Amino acid sequence: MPRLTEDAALLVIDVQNDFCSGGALAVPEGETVVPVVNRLIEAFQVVVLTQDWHPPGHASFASAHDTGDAFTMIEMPYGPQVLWPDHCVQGTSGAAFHPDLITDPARLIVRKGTNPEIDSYSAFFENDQITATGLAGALADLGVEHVVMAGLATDYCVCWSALDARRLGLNVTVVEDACRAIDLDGSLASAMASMLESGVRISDSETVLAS
Ligand code: VGL
Ligand code: ZN
Repeated sequence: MPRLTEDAALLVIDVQNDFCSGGALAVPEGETVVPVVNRLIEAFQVVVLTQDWHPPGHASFASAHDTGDAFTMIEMPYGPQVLWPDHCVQGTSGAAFHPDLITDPARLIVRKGTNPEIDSYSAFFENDQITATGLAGALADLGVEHVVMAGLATDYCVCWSALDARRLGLNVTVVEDACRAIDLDGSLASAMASMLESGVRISDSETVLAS
């Protein structure tokens, strides 16, 4: 068996300032994943980073709607959507990677959520579940069949990416101690249940680094 760190690609989701303490959409303890994620980044041969990368006035922002507060749901043409505070606006410091994240080894950086009308939690497809980001093709070109995921937030962008990766037929491992959740109305519990049901393996950094 090849080592996981040589065989699989590491997909690091949205470790950006706005999802860390003091950020516009701070995930509780978000920044505490950075040292754990860095150990993974230094171990894996193929590393892909994602960046939530919204234009100003993005349709997922509560501020772009006449009604609806941040953290409430609305119905969009492509389905239900949580409204968020303005976050990860293209080119702002909030959209930059956390300053301590080791980004140099990254083979690819995938930016998502760039379509003003459609949110994109997943690194693979926008929330319409149809429009591709290009990551699936890139991983196929690289011969990647297994993705190991870490980052923010467990219950949104990590979970949606993991479910899409399973849908694409990839093996998926989520490194639980390298992720943190927003946990809105039980979203963490339902995300964990959906991931387990779809065949995502939940592991931890120590196990992944030793395997
Ligand atoms: C995310 C909400 C809105 C995430 C991104 O990275 O989990 N969550 N945009
Ligand atoms: Zn976003």
